[in-house]
Amino acid sequence: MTEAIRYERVGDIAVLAVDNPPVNALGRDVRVGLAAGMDRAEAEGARAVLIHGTGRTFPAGADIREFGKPPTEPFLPDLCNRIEASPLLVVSAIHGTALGGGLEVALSTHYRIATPSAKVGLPEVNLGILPGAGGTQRLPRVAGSEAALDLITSARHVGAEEALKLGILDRIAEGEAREIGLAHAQALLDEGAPRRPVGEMPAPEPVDFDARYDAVLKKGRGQLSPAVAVRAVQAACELPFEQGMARERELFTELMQSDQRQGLIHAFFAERAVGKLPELDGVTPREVASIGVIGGGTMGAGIATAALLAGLPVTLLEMTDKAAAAARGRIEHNLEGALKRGKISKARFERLAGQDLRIATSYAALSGSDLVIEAVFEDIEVKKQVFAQLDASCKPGAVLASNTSYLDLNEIAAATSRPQDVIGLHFFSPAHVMKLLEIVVADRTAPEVVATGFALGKRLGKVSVRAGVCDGFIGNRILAAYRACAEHMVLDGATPFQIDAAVRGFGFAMGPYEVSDLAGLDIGWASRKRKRAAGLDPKARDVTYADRLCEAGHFGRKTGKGYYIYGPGKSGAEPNPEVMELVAAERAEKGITPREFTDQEILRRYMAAMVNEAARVVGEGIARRPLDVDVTLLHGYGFPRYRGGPMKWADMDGLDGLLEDIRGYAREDDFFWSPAPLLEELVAEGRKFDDLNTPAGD
Ligand code: TC6
Repeated sequence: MTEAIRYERVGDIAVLAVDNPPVNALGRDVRVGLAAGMDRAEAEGARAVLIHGTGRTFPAGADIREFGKPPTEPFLPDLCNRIEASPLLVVSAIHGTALGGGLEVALSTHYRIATPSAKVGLPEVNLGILPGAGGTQRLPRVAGSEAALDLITSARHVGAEEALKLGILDRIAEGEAREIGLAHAQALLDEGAPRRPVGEMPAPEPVDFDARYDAVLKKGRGQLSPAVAVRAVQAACELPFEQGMARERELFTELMQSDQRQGLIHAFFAERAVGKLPELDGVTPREVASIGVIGGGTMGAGIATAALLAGLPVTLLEMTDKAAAAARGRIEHNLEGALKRGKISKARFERLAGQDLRIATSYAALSGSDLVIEAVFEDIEVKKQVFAQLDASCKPGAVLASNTSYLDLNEIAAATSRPQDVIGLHFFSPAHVMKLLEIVVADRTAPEVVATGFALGKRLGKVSVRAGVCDGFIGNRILAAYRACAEHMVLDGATPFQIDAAVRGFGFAMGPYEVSDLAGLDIGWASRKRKRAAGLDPKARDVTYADRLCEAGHFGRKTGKGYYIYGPGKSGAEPNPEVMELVAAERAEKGITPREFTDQEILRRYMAAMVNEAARVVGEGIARRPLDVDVTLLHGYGFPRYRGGPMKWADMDGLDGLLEDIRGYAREDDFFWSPAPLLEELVAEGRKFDDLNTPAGD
């Protein structure tokens, strides 16, 4: 036995309680302890064994921290087989989340009971692997191939009721896991129930696995694990149990060695590390029980919706009665979406759109709000006026937040008499859907205000990343660099359509030009005008063909035309031919002879520009760690999760090769392609971005 397993005898039943906080992960000590517990129960002459978890959950999976390290015995699949083969009656009692290896252990017991709030699932594909301890062989035997394919390839967690219907659970009962498990085991003994090893059940019915494999691969935009898992379930249908287990092992090992596994596990830990900042240690956030929002456009309405859905009453400020009515309409529309998707009940909808939402046209209405987020027009003078008004109207201690996406937060804070209370909360549109929240910390922002931002982000279900002040903070600053790189390639011979396709081929949901069409070309136009007005460096390449598109009134999807043409009768977007005419005119004007670009070169340059700027962002302290950049790009910019983020990708691809390429590109344009000092430093020292991550990455 190990300390991770508590052994107890209750009459004929040996109880093995897993005690490995926080989530009872099946690390080595747990595996050793469970095997020893089974041995002891059998040696002592117990008639049944009950396995359950202490604290908050049944084991929530294998210990992810062990992945990538040399595996240690006993291996989980062997332990599961050993549990299943026991001559005793083995029962599991589930509460909390029985996920991955946890559910695989439960499936290797002979009977399963759970509390009503328990959830089960096999989410391994989200970590780039597949259920490798018999899950792909046992789940289809109890739930059928269709349900197993659905659960395994979607990684979704299933509530107890559904799990009961699927045959994964035998019973649901109210109470503590230990108590309901003991009662169930005793009842089974009393009725003389037989052992019921899932591995001995008949093979499940096959489905069209080739079609399923292709569909899953396409849906995952190149993510391998769900597709490979389809093949493992296929083996459950086509091979005897033991051979199926061997096939599962083979496929599992293949995925375990993949870069995608590294990328996905990096993403898992990075998401949990973003909120862990030494400056927040022991700092108590301020109480936030109500929110004020200024501006009821798409962004303000989205923020208000997110707050309402999180149970925070909102006071939204608009300039006129007409704008106030439009804002209410937008928020109600968003809430209706939540109602339609079953996220809220009709009664809750009525309350959120009714008593929890107040729309006002006077700053005085914000005097009681604990935190106010401004989402007005992106203009520094307008923002300064808003903050001066907030300073005059808000109660002492209220957090004053700006949703600016690139303006100088220090200047905004200076418009108030309380810069310590000012913070940036940069949401991404639509704010009630997108997970990312950049928490922008100005020079004088108080630590407890930063902590309040993180606490609010958590309450809203966001992934919050700390950012320092600069033009564009973390995400938009890096975006500006790779977007500029794309424009340079267009001038030099590529097309926007080729670039979009190449970028999608890498796994992004959309290419940069498709994103621009979606966001509205007027946004980029305004930003270019602002940067030109501030004065471009004479060495910077200025690309202007997109201005011509905007001048012609083409702003992307919202006007039906941008880089692509949209509209009824068109099955998908098709390239707008005017674009290449405008590009050709600009090339001619600048004396550029276009050349061929391969998709490979496009991607290489695109990624090099992204990583180089990201290295500057980390080097300057705008992002605290490379993992903060990774999480920002993953959740706000459609970076393929299975590649871990740009910094993780660069580490795996090799920083030295990347730097060499950047130096090569610098021979054409040494202004844009000047290597980031941090990148040069890391290459010189033979280190990686991951070496700078805290807590240490995987
Ligand atoms: C598998 O089982 C493969 C089997 C085949 C083998 C052959 N291991 O998310 P939280 C840590 S693959 C190690 O903040 P929540 C987490 O890092 C696995 N550590 O809590 C955090 O640590 P920190 C299949 C783990 O309540 C702390 O626990 N299972 C693991 O919001 C709390 O986590 C999964 O994929 C782990 N397995 O959510 C489940 N899990 O405090 C992955 C968590 O030092 N886990 N930690 O930062 C989850 O989805 C969620 O953690 C949760 C709890 C739903 C269990």
